[in-house]
Amino acid sequence: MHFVFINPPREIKGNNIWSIINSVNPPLGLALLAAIWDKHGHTSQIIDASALRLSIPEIIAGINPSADYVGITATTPEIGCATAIARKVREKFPHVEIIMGGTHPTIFHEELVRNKICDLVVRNEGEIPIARLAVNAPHEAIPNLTWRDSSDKVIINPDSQKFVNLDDLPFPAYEKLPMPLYHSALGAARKEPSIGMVTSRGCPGKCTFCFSEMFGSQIRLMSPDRIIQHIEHLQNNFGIREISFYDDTFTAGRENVAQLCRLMIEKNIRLSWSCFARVDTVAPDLLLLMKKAGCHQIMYGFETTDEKILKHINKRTNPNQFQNAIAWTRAAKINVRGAFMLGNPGETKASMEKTIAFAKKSEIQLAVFNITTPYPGTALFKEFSQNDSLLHQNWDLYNLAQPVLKLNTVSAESVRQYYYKSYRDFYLRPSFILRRILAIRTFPEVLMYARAVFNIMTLPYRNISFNKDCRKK
Ligand code: B12
Repeated sequence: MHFVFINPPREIKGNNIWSIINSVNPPLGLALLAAIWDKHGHTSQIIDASALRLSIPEIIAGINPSADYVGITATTPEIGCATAIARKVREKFPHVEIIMGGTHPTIFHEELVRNKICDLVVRNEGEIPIARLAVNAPHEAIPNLTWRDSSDKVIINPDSQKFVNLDDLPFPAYEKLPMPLYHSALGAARKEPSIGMVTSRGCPGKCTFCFSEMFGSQIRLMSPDRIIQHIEHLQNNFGIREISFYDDTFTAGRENVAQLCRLMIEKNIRLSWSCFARVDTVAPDLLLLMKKAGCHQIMYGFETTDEKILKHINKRTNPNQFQNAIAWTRAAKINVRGAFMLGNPGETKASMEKTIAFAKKSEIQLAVFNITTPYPGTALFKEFSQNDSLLHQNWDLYNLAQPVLKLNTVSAESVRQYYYKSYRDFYLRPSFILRRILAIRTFPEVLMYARAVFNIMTLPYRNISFNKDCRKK
């Protein structure tokens, strides 16, 4: 049986900093599922329409006509495009079973199947259901599956009783992906080629804005030995020199990370890397070890310096911990990328000013400011949809750059203005510009930096189109 996996084109609409940050990441979920499918003696292909910047006709033209299944992944802002692709697949290949998975279909599984956008939705983790499908198990015997029976009744199968052990998974089918097109976010990688990798599922944090339930409430870690094998696979077969670890909280298992670093040093794994962390999961000795093992940048989710807001979003951290984490990280000679949110419940102009001031005065080398976006499945979405306080449910615009929450403490327009201001204030201050100019070593760096400055200056005034609008083609 032939399975075609599709990663929809990533459209970035509006005046959105993500079109400047511009990382291109492999669809790791799809690549894992393709590897599992093939292990059962079948064939598969992955169309990464995001990396390849394909339009819908180009995607359809790329589908092997003998396909039995077409699987489409989608986050919330991708669902419009994913739905448009599904419609065209249905038109062109009526015999094919269309399956959706990923965060958005996990929440809206019933609606997607009932409205016949797709035939099946695999909720949450996909490996066990795909392995069951590969051995031709009847639909009723596949966990996490939502489907229609012969009388068009929507059936919601129970959740799987177990989660996968990350060490038991094959490597994602990188050989089916356009590997040279992947690279880390602007400013995240010191070496190229770079790529993103995920070594855990789940997060110790329970922030109200994050859909952390996707992979269950317990955090699962890949073992240090398996991570090393994975790194070596990427280095030896694809020449990878830098990895951005995209785990929600890479440092969640402190001892695991320490052991990984010790192994990297012992085995002389020459890798440059960065990761995401929570400020309450790092310590000076761990950071020194991480530096020794090649880590050069950590992104901390500070979000805000307002303690009331931190409490409301259940971040369970405080500005004291921010200061400690920054000081320890800098002492270990690791750069800090700060992630901040604007427009949380309780936000005021004064609190946004404070957040921006904190970013400027702290020893943070890069900062990302996002507008709080209540993704379906999160506590924040529940709270605001119940109170009828969502400005809209246009999923295309759930992209961290458009206000969605109706707040009684600040207007949506002010939040938008502070979003632009945050980038201007942080990146266009003379001290930052001077430091960057002094750090420039090559001509391409000059061009890259000049482009970034130009884009930040013009961010409020123009729509920067990152990809083709797939529904218009
Ligand atoms: C790395 C990452 C990115 C990368 C690249 C994403 C990519 N190419 O896959 C970057 C930085 C570009 C990114 C961007 C965004 N991201 Co992101 N990202 C992640 C992160 C940290 C890891 C994703 C990952 O690789 N997971 C590991 C793989 C194995 O899991 P997976 O992809 O979910 O796939 C599994 C299942 O979902 C399922 N499955 C998925 N698809 C399919 C399809 C089929 C057919 C089947 C059967 C099963 C199936 O099976 C897979 C194996 O178990 C997740 C958080 C997380 N921990 O997962 C957030 C996350 C997915 N991102 C999120 C968001 C919001 C975004 C953005 C919208 C933010 C923005 N800037 O606007 C963008 C948009 C992404 C896009 N492509 O348009 C949210 C999604 C919430 C939502 N409701 O949509 C998440 C969950 C973060 C969070 N906790 O809130 N992201």
